[in-house]
Amino acid sequence: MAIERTFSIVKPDAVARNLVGAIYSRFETAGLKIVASKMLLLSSEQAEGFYGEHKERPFFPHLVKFMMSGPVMVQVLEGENAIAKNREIMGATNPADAAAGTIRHDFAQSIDANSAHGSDAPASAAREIAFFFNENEIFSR
Ligand code: RTP
Ligand code: MG
Repeated sequence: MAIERTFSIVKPDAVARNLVGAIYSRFETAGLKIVASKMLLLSSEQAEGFYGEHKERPFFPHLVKFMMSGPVMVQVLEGENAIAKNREIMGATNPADAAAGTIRHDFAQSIDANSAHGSDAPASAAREIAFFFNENEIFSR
C-alpha cells in the first residue's frame, strides 16, 4: 500500500476540553505522521464551503454553527492507508455506535460534538487538504 495523505480536524468540542494532545497521540501511535497542523476559528464561508456536500441535509445549519463555535485544529496526516486508517481510529460518526478504543467512543459527546473529522476518500482528502493548506506548509518525511 502506497503512502497516502488524509485531512483531519480536531473539532471545537475536543479543543475546548483540552484533548488535542490525546487525539494527536492516537494518530502517532497508529503510525500516522502529522505533516501539517494549525489552529483556526472557521469563518462561515470556510465552514459552509468545507461541508458543502451536506448543504441540502437537515442538519447542515446546525453542523456549520457547531464547527464555528470555537477554535479547531486542522492537520494533514500521512502514512500507509492513511484515509481508511484515520477513519478506523475515529470510529463511527455517532459516538453511540463507535467501537471502544476509538476517538469518538472515548471522547465524543454527541453526533454533533463528535470530536474529529477525517476525509472519506482520496478525492475528498485532496480537496480538503488544498482547502486549508498550501503545499509549502506540508512537511512529508
Ligand atoms: P465528518 O465528515 O465530520 O468526518 O463525519 P462523517 O464523515 O463520519 O459523517 P458525515 O456523514 O460526513 O457528516 C458530517 C458531520 O455532520 C454531522 N451529522 N449529523 N444529525 C445527523 O443525522 C447528522 N449526521 C451527520 C456529524 O457531526 C458528522 O460528523
Ligand atoms: Mg464526512
